[in-house]
Amino acid sequence: MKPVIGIIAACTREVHPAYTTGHDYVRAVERAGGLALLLPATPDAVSAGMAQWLALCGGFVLPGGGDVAPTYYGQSPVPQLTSTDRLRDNVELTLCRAAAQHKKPLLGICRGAQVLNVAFGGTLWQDIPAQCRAAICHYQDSAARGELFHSLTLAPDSLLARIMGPGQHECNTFHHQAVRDVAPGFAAAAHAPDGLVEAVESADGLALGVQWHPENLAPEHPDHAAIFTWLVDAAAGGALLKR
Ligand SMILES: [Mn+2]
Repeated sequence: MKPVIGIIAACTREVHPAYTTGHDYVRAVERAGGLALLLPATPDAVSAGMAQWLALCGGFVLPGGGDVAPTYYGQSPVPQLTSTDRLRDNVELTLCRAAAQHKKPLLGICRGAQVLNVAFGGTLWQDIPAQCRAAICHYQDSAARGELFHSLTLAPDSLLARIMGPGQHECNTFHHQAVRDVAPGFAAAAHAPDGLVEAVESADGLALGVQWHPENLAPEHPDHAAIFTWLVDAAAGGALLKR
């Protein structure tokens, strides 16, 4: 049996709403040896569903998406805030805390990294261009999703450095928000050249949030594919990174 990795599927806001998640998240989990299971972010998920999700899944992916409602980290919205979805926020914030309680590994990607940080008491920059004057470009309109765009400095003793390997790394970038205050019990595991936090990880090594999109890079870049291998191995109950 393959380890089951639950991936949150959010509801689109179209005439015919659909629960969707990105193709590349699913394929990256499958390529790493996991069985991907889409979990729709419904109101029932918060109440009745969450316990069964935890029983069904060995680990979870929180994918990219819109902005977390700033009320969840004690702020009022800035004018540059874009699409928010309180139901999705609620489902994902609840899942973060439940997964931690049940010692299930969780990978937050882009919005997911922000959700993870907020779930445990951290805060966000609501809009990098408006709030961080010295910031580099964190939205690569000019480059394909699978293309590397800015460099990363990994914290030397971090879980992420053990996952991705020593030395220089680069990533893609599609975010206008970022982690501001790192949540208690978490540490910054990677920074961009402008000093913005690009990854957070929990002290127990079971929750990792990356601000970039490793699922788009995994096919061609083993250091990014390794992030999904970590998740699937941890979901299988294997000792973390016996290397
Ligand atoms: Mn970035």
